[in-house]
Amino acid sequence: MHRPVGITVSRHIIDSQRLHPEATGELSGLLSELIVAAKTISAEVNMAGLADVIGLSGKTNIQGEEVQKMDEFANNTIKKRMARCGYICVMTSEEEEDIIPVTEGYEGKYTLAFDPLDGSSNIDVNVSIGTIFSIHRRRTSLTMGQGTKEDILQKGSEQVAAGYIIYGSSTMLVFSTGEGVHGFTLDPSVGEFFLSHPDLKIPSKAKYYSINEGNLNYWDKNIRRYIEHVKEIDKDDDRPLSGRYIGTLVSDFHRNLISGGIFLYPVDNKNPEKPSGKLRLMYEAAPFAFIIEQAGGKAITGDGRNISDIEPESLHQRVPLIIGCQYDVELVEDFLMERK
Ligand code: AFP
Repeated sequence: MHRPVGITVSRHIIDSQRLHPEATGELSGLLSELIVAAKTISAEVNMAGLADVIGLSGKTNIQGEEVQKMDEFANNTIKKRMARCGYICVMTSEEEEDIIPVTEGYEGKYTLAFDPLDGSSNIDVNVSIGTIFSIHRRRTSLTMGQGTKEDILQKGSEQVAAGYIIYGSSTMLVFSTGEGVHGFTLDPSVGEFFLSHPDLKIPSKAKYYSINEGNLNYWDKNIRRYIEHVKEIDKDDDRPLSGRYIGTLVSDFHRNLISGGIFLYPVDNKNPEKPSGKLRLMYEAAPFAFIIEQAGGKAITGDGRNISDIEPESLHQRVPLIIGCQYDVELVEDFLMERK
C-alpha cells in the first residue's frame, strides 16, 4: 500500500485498518490513545531542562503542585490514559513490580507492556530518551473481565504491534502492526505526527556498532574477539565499523535502524544478580525484535535463541540482546558459537 509522506498518523492508522475488513477498530483506538500519552510526555520532556531555571525543582512547582520525576510522570500519564481507554485488559510497566489492572468495566481485548521512559539516566543531561510499547491480544476470554499475568506473559512473535517514541532533536514515533515499520515526526506547532519515514528498512550491513565497552573485562572472550574484529582495518569488508553508544536503547536502536548498525548488550559477569545482562525482555528486547524483523533485521540472545521466540517467565525477566543488521547479527553468532 502506498503511504504518502506527510499524511497524519491518524490517517495512516485508518488506512491500515481498512486493509482488514474484519477489524473492529480497537487496535486503532488503542494506538490513538497511546499517541496522545506520547504527546503529553513529549511536551513535558521538552520542559525538563527548564525545571531548575524557572524554579520547578524540589517537591512543588510555582503553582504549588507536586513536581514528579520525569519517569514517574511518564509512567502515570500512560497508566491513567490507558486504564480507561477500553481497549486493553491489563498492563505492565518497567517501573512497576506487578501487573497494572485497568478500571473495572473498561476491559478490552489487548494487553500493553511499556517502558515509560527508557534511558532515564540521560534525562538530566539533555540526551535523547524514549518510550517503548508492546501490544498482544489477550489470552483469556473477554468475558473474564480483568486480564491476568497469563495474558501479559506472551512471546514476542505473538505481538500485534510494537513501537517507540524518541524524544530527540524532534519527537518521532516509529511503530509496526506487522505490515512494515513506519516513522512519524511530531510537528509541535500543530501537535500532530506526520509520516516522515514510510516503510523503513534497515541497511543490510552495519556502519556502526553500539556496546558499552566499559564492560569489556566482564565479557565472554568471544564477544571480545568480535569487537576486536569490527575494529580491524579491512577496506574490502568496510571495517572498521564506527563506534556509537548513547546509553538509551531507543536512541541507539533508532540510529542503527536508519543508518545501519548493530547493538549489543551481551551476558557479562559484572553483577551476579544480572546473569543475563541488563535489558528486559518484555519492555525492551521483544518490542525492538518485532520492529527489527519487520524492517529486515534480526535480534538474538547469542546462545542460539531468537528474541521473538522466548516465552517470558516473569514480568521483569532480563535477556542478552544482539540486534541490528542481519549480516552483522549472524556474524556475532558465528563468533559466539566459535564458527569464526
Ligand atoms: P537507564 O534507564 O537506567 O538509563 O537504562 C537504560 C538502559 O536500560 C537502555 O536504554 C540502555 O541501552 C542501557 O540501559 C544502558 O546500560 P549501561 O549504562 O549499562 O550501558
